[in-house]
Amino acid sequence: ASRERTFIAIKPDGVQRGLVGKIIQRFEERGFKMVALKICAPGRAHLEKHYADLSKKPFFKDLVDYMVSGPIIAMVWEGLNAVKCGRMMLGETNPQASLPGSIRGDFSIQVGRNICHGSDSVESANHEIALWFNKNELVNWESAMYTWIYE
Ligand code: YYY
Ligand code: MG
Repeated sequence: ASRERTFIAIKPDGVQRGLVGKIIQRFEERGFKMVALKICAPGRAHLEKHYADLSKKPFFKDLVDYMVSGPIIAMVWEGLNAVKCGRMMLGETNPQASLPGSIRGDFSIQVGRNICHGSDSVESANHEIALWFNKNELVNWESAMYTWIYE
């Protein structure tokens, strides 16, 4: 169970606003293990695939425009309940509903500039990890802190 993985991305606004280090720090300090990390700009077709479930939504075009407007930091983080805990660390989709202490609640104001993405289920995490990373980009390693984080 402590091997659960989630896909977390820092969107172009988060990168432009210099929040990359702060967001990575939150996942590190919480005790999650980084398994993959890259800066990328994968283009419109890839982002349309990533958000395929939302293709019928009225905000879809604006969403894809936003996601291709600059580089993205793509990451995989591993740990106990990484998917659910990652979502809690991000906050609500709409920053107005996100509590202070969450990433969106501390750093963003509008839903169309909510600075980060996190998988919403283990199934979508597996799907998104496969979409954003090749197998050889995922690094299996043992954290020296493991027994100080897990009982
Ligand atoms: O998973 P999460 O990012 O929290 O929300 P989704 O419902 O999957 O929507 C993806 C993305 O779409 C959201 O982060 C911002 C944007 N969006 C929007 O611009 N306007 C909405 N009413 C809903 C979502
Ligand atoms: Mg989502």
